[in-house]
Amino acid sequence: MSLPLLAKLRQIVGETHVLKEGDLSHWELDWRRRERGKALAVVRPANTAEVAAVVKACAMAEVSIVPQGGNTGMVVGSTPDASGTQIVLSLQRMQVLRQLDAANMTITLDAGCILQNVQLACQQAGFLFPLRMASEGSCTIGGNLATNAGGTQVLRYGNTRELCLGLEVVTPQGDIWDGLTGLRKDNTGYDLRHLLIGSEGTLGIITAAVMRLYPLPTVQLTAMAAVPSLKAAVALLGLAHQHLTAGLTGFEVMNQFALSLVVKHFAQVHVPFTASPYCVVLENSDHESDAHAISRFESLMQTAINQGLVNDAVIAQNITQARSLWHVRESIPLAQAVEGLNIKHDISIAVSRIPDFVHHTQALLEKHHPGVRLVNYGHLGDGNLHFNVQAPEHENAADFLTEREADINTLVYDAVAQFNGSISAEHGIGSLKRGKLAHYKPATALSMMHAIKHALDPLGTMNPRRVL
Ligand code: FAD
Ligand code: 2HG
Ligand code: ZN
Repeated sequence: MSLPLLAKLRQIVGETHVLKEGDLSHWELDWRRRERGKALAVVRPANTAEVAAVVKACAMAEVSIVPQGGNTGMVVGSTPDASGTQIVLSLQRMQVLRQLDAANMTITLDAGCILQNVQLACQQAGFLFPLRMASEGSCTIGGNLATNAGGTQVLRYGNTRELCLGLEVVTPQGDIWDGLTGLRKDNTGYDLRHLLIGSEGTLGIITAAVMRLYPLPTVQLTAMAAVPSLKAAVALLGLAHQHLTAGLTGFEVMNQFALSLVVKHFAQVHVPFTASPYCVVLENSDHESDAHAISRFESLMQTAINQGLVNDAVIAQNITQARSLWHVRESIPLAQAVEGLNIKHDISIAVSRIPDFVHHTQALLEKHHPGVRLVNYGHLGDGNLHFNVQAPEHENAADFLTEREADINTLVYDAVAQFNGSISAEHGIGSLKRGKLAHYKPATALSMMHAIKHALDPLGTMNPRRVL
């Protein structure tokens, strides 16, 4: 059965873009090295028409497809399973910036465009594309949309969903839906765009999108502050909202252990505070004069120091210093990966409840799993923590995962549920959290999700056993 299909796929995308032999780990191994799959083939179409033809051929043969962008996802959603029967459909050749509409303040682009390239192209045209995250050199707009990615500017600009004004999608049957309208208002029935965003490749393949642009800020101020506690960090966030209002674009928190991993593994990265229990990085972007913005920012920091919310702080004096403060924060996921396999919890809790949640859950972890090392950091401004657990020092990380991951996940997610939070804030479900979704999502919501999946993908060939 598979030979005629592969021959057909070669006809559609060209011989060299159906990869079958050699080392395919780039496409078969997930970023966190949690699972290595085996693809029937990796297929790399060049445009939407080719994607549609590939999907049609696979649907005829009832062969499953795993859509893939930059393969930087955190929940094992973009790599094939081990059966050797799934096609990885990589969007990496689809990188055309189709049209920048200055008057509409939108950009229409192929789903395979790398996020960083999009940011740069928009900047050169005098606009801000505000999606920002440490994986931006590899992740794609299609992947960002399929996971509804967050990142470090959600506080001001929202998740990827909020940035999207239209999609082009290839359905599981291989039909093309052109929804690239770029409209800000369109109440014509069910909003299919929002159904596809965050669907993690289970409802269709996003081939292009229209994304919102913003004016480039004229001032950008960044600071790192050492705070005595998480409670102080939350109070500082409130103060920052009051002082900076809509100018507050980023507010990230990181615990001492997270920063110690950056120091340990990346000697070239300068970490200003290494002994503080928590640090925050905050950013103010604005369109006012430098002098006005600087005085407001400094007054915020001074008030915070006076109130005992900040012990010490550095304010970047130029863009290079600002980049280097952000670099400290953005180095944490890589430092954690170098330290070894770990358990990630990408959770959402109401900002006001975060200190109590951490106090409660950290105590439980210490009681039931003494010695585990908590890498607690994330997007505090959005109430999104990366409440990650690293094996005790000198314990084999793979054994640690085998023996304790299930228990630790239950402990953390039960606490998240108790605090009325979410088990996935921005990374999605993939295969790693599929069982947890089934457990924690309300039954009625789950049954609506199953009905949607069945209606749009009755053969179940679109990224099977992901999400649901
Ligand atoms: P992939 O990993 O290739 O795919 C992710 C999912 O989307 C899979 O289910 C896949 O099947 C599906 N998919 C991909 N492309 C398409 C498409 N065109 N159509 C339909 N489905 C598709 N995430 C955040 O939210 N915030 C962060 O701050 C953040 N920081 C990160 C930092 C690092 C160092 C790393 C490694 C990852 C980080 N991530 C973050 C996670 C990841 O980068 C994002 O989820 C990103 O959006 C994934 O994009 P991708 O192109 O790599 O998608
Ligand atoms: C980040 O915010 C990413 O750096 C990665 O979402 C989170 O490594 C993680 O757990
Ligand atoms: Zn994150």
